[in-house]
Amino acid sequence: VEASIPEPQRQAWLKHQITGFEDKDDFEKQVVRHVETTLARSMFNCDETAAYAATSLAFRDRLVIEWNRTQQRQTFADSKRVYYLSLEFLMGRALDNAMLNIGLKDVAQSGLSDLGFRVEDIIQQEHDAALGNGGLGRLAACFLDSLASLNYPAWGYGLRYRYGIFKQEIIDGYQVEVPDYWLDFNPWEFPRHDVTVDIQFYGSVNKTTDDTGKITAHWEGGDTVRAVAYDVPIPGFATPSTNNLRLWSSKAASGEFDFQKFNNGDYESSVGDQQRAETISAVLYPNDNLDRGKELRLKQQYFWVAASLYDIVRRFKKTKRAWREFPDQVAIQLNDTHPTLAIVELQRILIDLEGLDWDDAWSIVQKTFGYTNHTVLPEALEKWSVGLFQHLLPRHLQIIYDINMYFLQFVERSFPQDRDMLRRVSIIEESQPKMVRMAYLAIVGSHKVNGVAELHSDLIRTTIFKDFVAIYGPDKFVNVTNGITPRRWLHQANPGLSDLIASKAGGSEHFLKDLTLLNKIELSVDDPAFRKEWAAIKLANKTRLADYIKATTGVEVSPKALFDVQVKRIHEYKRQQMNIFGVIHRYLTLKAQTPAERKKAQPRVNIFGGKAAPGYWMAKQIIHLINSVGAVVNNDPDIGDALKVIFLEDYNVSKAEMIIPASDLSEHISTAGTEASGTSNMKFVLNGGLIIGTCDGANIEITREIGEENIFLFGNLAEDVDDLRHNHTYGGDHKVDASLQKVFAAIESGTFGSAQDFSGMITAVRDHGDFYLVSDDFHSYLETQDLVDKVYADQETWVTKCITSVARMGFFSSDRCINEYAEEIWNIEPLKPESAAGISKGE
Ligand code: GL4
Repeated sequence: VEASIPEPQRQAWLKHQITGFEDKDDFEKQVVRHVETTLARSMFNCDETAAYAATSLAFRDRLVIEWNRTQQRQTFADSKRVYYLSLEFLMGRALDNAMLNIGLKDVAQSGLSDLGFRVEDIIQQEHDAALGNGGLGRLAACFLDSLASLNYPAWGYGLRYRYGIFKQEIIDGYQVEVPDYWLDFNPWEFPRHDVTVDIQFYGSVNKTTDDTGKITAHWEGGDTVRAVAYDVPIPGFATPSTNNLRLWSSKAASGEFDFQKFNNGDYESSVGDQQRAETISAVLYPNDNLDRGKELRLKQQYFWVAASLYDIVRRFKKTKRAWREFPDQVAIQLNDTHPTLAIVELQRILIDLEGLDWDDAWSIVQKTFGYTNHTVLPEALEKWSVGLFQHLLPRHLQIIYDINMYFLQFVERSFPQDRDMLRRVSIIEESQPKMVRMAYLAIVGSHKVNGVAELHSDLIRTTIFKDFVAIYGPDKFVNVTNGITPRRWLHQANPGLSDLIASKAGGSEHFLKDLTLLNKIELSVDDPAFRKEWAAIKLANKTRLADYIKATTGVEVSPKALFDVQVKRIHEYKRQQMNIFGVIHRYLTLKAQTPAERKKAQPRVNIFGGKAAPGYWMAKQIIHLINSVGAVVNNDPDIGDALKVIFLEDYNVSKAEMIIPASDLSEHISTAGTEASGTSNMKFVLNGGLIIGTCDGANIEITREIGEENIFLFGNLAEDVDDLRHNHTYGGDHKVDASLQKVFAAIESGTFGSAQDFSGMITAVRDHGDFYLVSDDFHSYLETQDLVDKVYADQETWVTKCITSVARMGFFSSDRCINEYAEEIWNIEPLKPESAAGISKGE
């Protein structure tokens, strides 16, 4: 490409090579230029929104230059790329992250101050990019940060939802959903109106036979919707590498509207086509760990997967390589089963459009894909009805049937004696109606399947995917324990602690790239000056949160109290109900005490946050109870500072960045065997808080790393859950713990408002089998909370536990996690830029 440009023109281009700002003066000049020319404003009407816009554009200019270079470097090097397909990327804010990853936040800070602004206020102007529900979407965002920081040639592919996860308001104690229109002004995306793909739906399949007898399928007719690419640059930390996240937006393929209809006077329906097409990428489905099987969701999945594969294949074809080399150039990771259709689509491209034989094509497909499972909850495992498939994607259904036929033939040869095996593992479930089991399709079409924490990977091997381990052997099923990016979750969220750690762990550019260097701070655990600073940072973070609580809820809380935090999606398996029952127990205990006794109690602030899926009735009831308990407890003069109960509205990534560093204790208390990993548990410990938790997900590995003396574990083990559940249903009377019965009695007597409002939560435990084992774990939960109070009373011991834990958290960096994927699943190598470190500093 380079050689094809004539020398004089090349020289002209090179003479005018642009660079981003390098110093404060340069930065201010760029900000002023963007205020005046891009935004058409001036110093007289530059408010914080405009200052945010101009600052972002100044950083974007820098980013884009490196982004172009990175893409060129990857193309010229012709290296293998990984494509991360995810329906969710929960990115949060971009400006602060760009400043820190580029390494010029200090420059921006003093530049903005010269111009009359505070960088903290400017950062707050940005709307979160909330294109995800919870852990699964945030994991994808952490992975993008690590992929860029480690210089891997990688692209993310997702959907550009016009509406991200809804905004949560709490009105009269109830959750109310408000649309999240976040695209008003988004300087971080580049529309690529020239990068489009037309995507087909519906229609029918015709088969033709050529002279040689070869049969080819043709998918014809139906609707067409156009995918338009929007690119988001992803900056690496302390490296010029800047990767791409490509998000697809849908619009009508026929242009603005149907002129024929318009001319016939049918204006409404001509615009209707446009609107129908745009509906596909309009809104993120707001469910976490739940599959609802809606047609529009399947349309989203195919739209996104087909556009992404077209793009990937187009890029591969430019290299003029033979098809069998495809898996040497391309690795595709399926983030859960949502993109499983990519397997079918690639097979379709290869056999129907490129003319490969089935077997050759299938071997390419299997070598290309890897599948990550994120949950064992049956209600979250995707299934689509055969009828819906037939209607929407008739050719894909045929291919799925063929994939299944060859697979079952293979199984039958290996297990001729086990007739039931075929029924159990079939991709098609022979139910009424018949269903396509997406997880099984993902397994059959991938070369590696991974779980996201050790316990979870063991569980999928021994329970939901047991038969597939027998069929393929154990090597296909691996574990890659999740991780988090320390750039956002320490350096950005908790600059005070990050700097203190950096002073002992070789500077931030080093320990944030090699998190195992955290272990250096263990040498300072007894250093009084270090401990004092440590405690002061935590107190400052708690004070900031206390101010925020006062400003948003009106409730005054003492930063000296123990801050006990549970922030995550509201779900029965995560057991916020057990937490609030525990809070009620504490309240009843305090009420029964004399004022003198109450004075001795450990003051606590119990902080909750999280969204309920709009259709999840029980989760909404839990939110209502938490708020109702807060209304009573926070206004009870007997109680005062001894107990406060706070529900923080609209929990999201940017709020997490403020809440997590302010926590003393966080709750990760899912029923054993239900939380695949959890990643906020890692964030809380990394920020110097301790955990109260069950033996579930990554809690187990956190315990192994930090030592069991540094975590408050309680409750039944995963291996006992089945028996306990069985006993609840068939073992005669299911005994509810006495203290829990008192809690129920208080609720039922109307202490927290109409008892009726909360009856579902009580009967689920008392009368309907207590599926999540709240009553089984309640007693040990309370005992363990009492132990927490005792340990917290001895602040010296507490701080030692916190420092020691942070020192031992190096394993949980998403860099470690991404390196494992790269080596064990993707087989890709980093592509280092000439100078990998400190572009910003001009080193
Ligand atoms: C989840 C799991 O529930 C969560 O434990 C895990 O940390 C996360 C990322 O692997 O994936 N699965 C689904 S579904 N939503 C999640 O957040």
